[in-house]
Amino acid sequence: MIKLYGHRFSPPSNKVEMCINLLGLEYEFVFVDLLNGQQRTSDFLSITSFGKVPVLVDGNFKLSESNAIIKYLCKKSKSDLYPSDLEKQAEVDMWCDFIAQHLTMQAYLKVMFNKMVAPRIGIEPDPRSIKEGYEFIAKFLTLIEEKLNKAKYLAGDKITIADISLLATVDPSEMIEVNLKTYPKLTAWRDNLKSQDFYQKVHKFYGESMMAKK
Ligand SMILES: N[C@@H](CCC(=O)N[C@@H](CS)C(=O)NCC(=O)O)C(=O)O
Repeated sequence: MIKLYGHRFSPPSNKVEMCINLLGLEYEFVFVDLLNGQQRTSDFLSITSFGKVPVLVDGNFKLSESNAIIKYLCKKSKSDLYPSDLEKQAEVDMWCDFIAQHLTMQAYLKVMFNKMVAPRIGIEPDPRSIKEGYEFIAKFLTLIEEKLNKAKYLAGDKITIADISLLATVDPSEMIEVNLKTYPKLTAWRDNLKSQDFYQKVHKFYGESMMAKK
């Protein structure tokens, strides 16, 4: 059985877990206590030198980086969540890269780090970074809203890993006070996916695991 090392505080980790569920794979979830530094222990570093979650262990094969992991799992399962058609696959890659590099790194992560992580580890939040993060969130979500106005899913009429990437990235919206109601298409798309088993098996809502101190 595959093992997923993760933390439900972590959108990339949740992305992989949602994908595993959508593929219907059996897995063992191994909780990594990030807030207490388990990712820096020699035990964990022997699994991944990156010192980050998620990590997939499939037999003797170990893999880091959420996008690499979900593509590997989809290819192994021969799933259309990552289409094999050249152009379709390139379009899914485009959205996955855009979400990872821009919506996640440039936008959500800036606000999440300053509002959620910095106070917990004794770092002074940076108001300029927070402002910039919110501006990028608005800019990128407007662009995504336009896309979802034309198509049911990010890469067309079928769900792909691009949608799972987006779902996990916008998951902490309420926690960082991003009002998704101003994006009606995105809200309807999200409500539909959040009601499904593959999401509900990870958590009922983002932050549930924190309430359970996990
Ligand atoms: N690009 C990576 C990002 C992984 C990442 O940043 N994980 C964070 C949690 S969201 C982590 O493990 N942080 C622990 C640390 O850096 O000490 C991916 O998509 O898998």
